[in-house]
Amino acid sequence: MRIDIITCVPRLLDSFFAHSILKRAQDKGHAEVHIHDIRDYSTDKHKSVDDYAFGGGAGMVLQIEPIARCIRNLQNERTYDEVIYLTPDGERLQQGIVNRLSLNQNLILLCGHYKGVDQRVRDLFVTKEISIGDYVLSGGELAAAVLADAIIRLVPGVLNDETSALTDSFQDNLLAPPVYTRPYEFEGHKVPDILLSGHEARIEDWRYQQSVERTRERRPDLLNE
Ligand code: 6GU
Repeated sequence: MRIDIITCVPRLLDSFFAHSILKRAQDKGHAEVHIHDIRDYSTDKHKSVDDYAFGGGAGMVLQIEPIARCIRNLQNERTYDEVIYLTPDGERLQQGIVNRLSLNQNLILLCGHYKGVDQRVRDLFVTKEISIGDYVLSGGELAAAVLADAIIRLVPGVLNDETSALTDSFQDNLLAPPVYTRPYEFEGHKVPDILLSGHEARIEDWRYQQSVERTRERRPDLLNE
């Protein structure tokens, strides 16, 4: 899995991919994340990449030329399965979308900023538009990081047994059950005895019941999907 992220604020993303599971995934060769600064593709002497909106109104718009140059550069090197634009008006991200995207080889993620990108970028280059939820962020970078994280952790080999994606909340439309570790008792609050019983089948059954109960209480909408 290779993910190329195009942004005008690369430093927002650098540290995110330099740590934890995402770092290990890259070190082990399961995933490659490349971050591209739109400014590097500007031919302007001030390296500017945005301009005022035609028709007026507040806010700057990212121009098409540097973005087009960057995307075409990448597409000359390899075939991309999708060019995804992160935007609040995109399709709302859900686990099913992540699962499908994780089967791809090469993805481009394009981050908007200010008032977004020139509409022609979306018309000519973008194949999919994704929002990470119904709230507004100041740029697409955090959304791109969220999407890349969700995708990369599903690439085979990235997670070990303990962190297996198969038991994630949402993979089966159920929330995850409660978990406990030592100490057995904290200020009088004990771990449910079933978990110490050694009865694997009964423990699995208990966890399933807890998942269903939790989902019914907190996210009944998931049970009707
Ligand atoms: Cl993808 N971008 C921005 N700017 N805000 C968002 C978003 C994306 N998804 C939810 N809010």
